[in-house]
Amino acid sequence: MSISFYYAPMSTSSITEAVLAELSVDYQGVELDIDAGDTRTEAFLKLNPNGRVPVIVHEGVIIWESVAITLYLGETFGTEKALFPESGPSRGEAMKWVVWSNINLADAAGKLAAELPPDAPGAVQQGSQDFVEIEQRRPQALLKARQTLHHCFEILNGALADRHFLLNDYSLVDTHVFVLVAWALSMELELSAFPNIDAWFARCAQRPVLAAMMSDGQ
Ligand SMILES: N[C@@H](CCC(=O)N[C@@H](CS)C(=O)NCC(=O)O)C(=O)O
Repeated sequence: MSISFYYAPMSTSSITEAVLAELSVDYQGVELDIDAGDTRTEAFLKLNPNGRVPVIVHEGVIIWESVAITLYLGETFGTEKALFPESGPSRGEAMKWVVWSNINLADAAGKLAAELPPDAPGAVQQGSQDFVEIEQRRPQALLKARQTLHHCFEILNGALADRHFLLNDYSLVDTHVFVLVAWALSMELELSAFPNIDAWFARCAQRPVLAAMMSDGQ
């Protein structure tokens, strides 16, 4: 049975879109407009009570959370395509980076996006449930998010010192982390202090799927 994929442009669901494209897996896409409230309709909340994309439905089973989706698609379709490790220590390493990137890097990037002035590049807009009212914003929260993101980049830069990709060869782990790093960079962060990430980012951007995503501005 084919996969249904609920997504919104320029959102966390870009990770899943890139993973599906790398795997060449067929799916039926359902586009939602976050600003128009499509993620908070009764029908969508039945699929994901968190009111968030991405969501996939595979063989009648609903899966949300981008980490769960990447790991599920990786183990289901990725091993035979050499894009995800077989069960074993390498699989553990894959899980480490995918989970870390959401819990640490994406969390910090999300906090930064919510604290930036609404007209700044990458800032959360009023239609999103992550929008923070202007009067509730605190300069310390903005600073803390920037510091945490910087620390995440230090960790990633260190990990890439002796390898071209996170698991040595290109894998869905790079796809997942790349989309999150691209999101962070859309907030006018730059990589001059992180040469290993910079070089890895350029290598990943040569993948046709990621090159297309970058040129579409997703
Ligand atoms: N932890 C979730 C986060 C997903 C998420 O935050 N999605 C946002 C778009 S980037 C969303 O759907 N927001 C809907 C809304 O604000 O109503 C994941 O990784 O899947």
